[in-house]
Amino acid sequence: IQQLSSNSFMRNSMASAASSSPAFLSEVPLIDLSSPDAKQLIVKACEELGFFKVVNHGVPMEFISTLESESTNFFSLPLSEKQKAAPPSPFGYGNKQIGRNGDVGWVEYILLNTHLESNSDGFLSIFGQDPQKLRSAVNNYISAVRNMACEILELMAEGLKIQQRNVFSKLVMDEESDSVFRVNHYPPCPQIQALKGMNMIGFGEHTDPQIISVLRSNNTSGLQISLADGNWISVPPDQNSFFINVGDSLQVMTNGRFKSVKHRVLTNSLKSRISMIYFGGPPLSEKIAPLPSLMKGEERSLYKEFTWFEYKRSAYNSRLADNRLVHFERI
Ligand code: GA4
Repeated sequence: IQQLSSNSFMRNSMASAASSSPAFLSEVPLIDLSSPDAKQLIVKACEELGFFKVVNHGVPMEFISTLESESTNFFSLPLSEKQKAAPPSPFGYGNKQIGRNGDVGWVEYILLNTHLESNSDGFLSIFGQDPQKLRSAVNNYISAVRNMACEILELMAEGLKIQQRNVFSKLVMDEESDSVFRVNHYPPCPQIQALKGMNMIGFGEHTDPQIISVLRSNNTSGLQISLADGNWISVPPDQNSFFINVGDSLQVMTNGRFKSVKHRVLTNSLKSRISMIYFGGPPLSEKIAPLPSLMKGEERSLYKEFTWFEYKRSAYNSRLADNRLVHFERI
């Protein structure tokens, strides 16, 4: 990323520059996982926004800081070293190109399957001389974050008064769960200061296809979420907390009651942003459809039934900003 100038990037992708109206949402819903009213507040946040922040999450600080410093080390390697782990399809190092259909952003990243073995060739090539160190940092982090995600999914089921408490969590706990882990690095882009009122897109607007996403970042701003009225709001960074967002599959399972939140990242002009996101997905063969127990009275399913494999295939053929669920809506 250092070797391609930001000037040429901006010239070639001005269409992705966004005008900024960086209002900070006064309050991102805040959930204290140790509080007895967490489940009601989670349901409310998922219905209204599809997004909330979690404190008292139980993920050891040590796992967080080790992974952050190992990731920083990786991203500070020369581009030629990092490129040895490219392309990122399906897993590996990516630089500016997102997905396979022409999306670009001012970002470099690592994409991993959560089940990649530390001694697999893929992993060794990604992490150069000392892959074990980064891999064990990733493993520790993922298992703690997955447990937290499960706790949250169980609170959602309870809050929705679903009898089967693990109806969502069992999908991401399944051995076959198709979950993904991503570490993004958004280098600073000083040139954007010159562009009054414009911001560079780090990661373009999109919704996440999976069930639940758990994001953590360093203390650099950049993440924005879209409100129902179409306005973008900036999420104040908080390196000690996690941000949760509802994915498309959870929107479907709740028949639209929970909202899959549209979000994006704008580049910071001065500081690097590092974010790490766990995307909890179901097994490929899992059928995704509204839960019958959530349907009230005459309520109809808004979606056709599909397997996660079918949804994922369609998602990977889409552009980032596309509405991927329209193809699965009932007319
Ligand atoms: C968005 C959420 C996750 O980061 C991701 C992304 C994936 C990719 O980067 O390869 C996608 C994107 C994400 C949705 C549409 C397709 C696929 C890029 C893209 C243009 C890993 C995921 O699962 O879907």
